[in-house]
Amino acid sequence: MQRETHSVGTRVKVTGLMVGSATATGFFLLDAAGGRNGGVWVYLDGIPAPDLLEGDEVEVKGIYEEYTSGAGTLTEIKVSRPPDMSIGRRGVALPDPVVVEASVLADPGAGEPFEATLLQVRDVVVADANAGNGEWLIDDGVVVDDLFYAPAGLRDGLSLESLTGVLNYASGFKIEPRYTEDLVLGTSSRCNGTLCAEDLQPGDLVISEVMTNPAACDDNYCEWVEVYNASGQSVDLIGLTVRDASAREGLVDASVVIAARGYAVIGKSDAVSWAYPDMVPGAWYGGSVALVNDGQGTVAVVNPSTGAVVDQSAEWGGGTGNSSGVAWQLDPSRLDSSSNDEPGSWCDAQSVWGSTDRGSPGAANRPCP
Ligand SMILES: [Ca+2]
Ligand SMILES: [Ca+2]
Ligand SMILES: [Ca+2]
Repeated sequence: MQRETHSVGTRVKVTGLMVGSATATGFFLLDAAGGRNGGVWVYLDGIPAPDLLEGDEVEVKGIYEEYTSGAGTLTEIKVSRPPDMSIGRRGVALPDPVVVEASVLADPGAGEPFEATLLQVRDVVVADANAGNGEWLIDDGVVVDDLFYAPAGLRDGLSLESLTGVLNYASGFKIEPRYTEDLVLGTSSRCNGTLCAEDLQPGDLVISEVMTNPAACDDNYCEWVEVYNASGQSVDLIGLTVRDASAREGLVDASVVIAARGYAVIGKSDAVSWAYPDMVPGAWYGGSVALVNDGQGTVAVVNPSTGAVVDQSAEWGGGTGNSSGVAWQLDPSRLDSSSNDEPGSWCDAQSVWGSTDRGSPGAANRPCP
């Protein structure tokens, strides 16, 4: 492996464990002992990829080279004849990944000992979910690539408790996760309730209050929706779809656990743009959904997996539900997903709250007159 010193161009023999998947041009071999300098890329010089699985013990004979890619190089063993590869034991457990700070990988010199090893970075955030060519970025601009695996549902701001992969070099270091288990979501980005958004049935949530026309700040950064949990179990809203009367949609972007018979508030826009002076919602659903001030409006929460409407509000407009600075609230005696379909179950918020506006975000509503 790379901890041995070889001269470029010499013929070497290396034994290691295959990690990831074999590609048409080669595969990574890992030193069974793990650690730094414990991996190498095997380049298949015009010969077919062998039928390898992760954990296969492979012996290769080939030429040690430094393959130039951009400003740097990838250390490789160039194998030109199929007989120069042989498979030993199969299904051998891989060594534990080397834990490394993302900032180290952002530095070509400091990252070099981790090239071709199996490594893990912890407590990182997706900085750019789509950096082109199947790549995405985490902290410090570290690149993650899709040579083996392209995760679904990536988005900016997603937190990862850990990310494991092989460190490739192709015009810069790139972490190559191998499969879904290589991404462990952080607490704020995973479902922490007994029920998750994709488990919700119609009626499990009840939309109980909406701020369609805030006065304290701009509608784009101040509208909010209060949700009551009628399911009887704890519910996490993360991933829930929010939809307005014009079918514009957003997605609840972070974990918000509501206890049974509890309330939560979700807001328009995001944590950075949020402008309400008196209240911070549990999470945000982006900037697309609009709770209209003029004309008829509704808002619904939708199971993102089944597409089923978990609940929809009554329709506001025509002189009700859009008073400036006054939330529209459900009468507490009408707190279910059917009763809240009736505009007559709703009224202007009865509670004085905040610096200018009226409403009771996150708390039970007072009876309507
Ligand atoms: Ca509005
Ligand atoms: Ca309803
Ligand atoms: Ca309320």
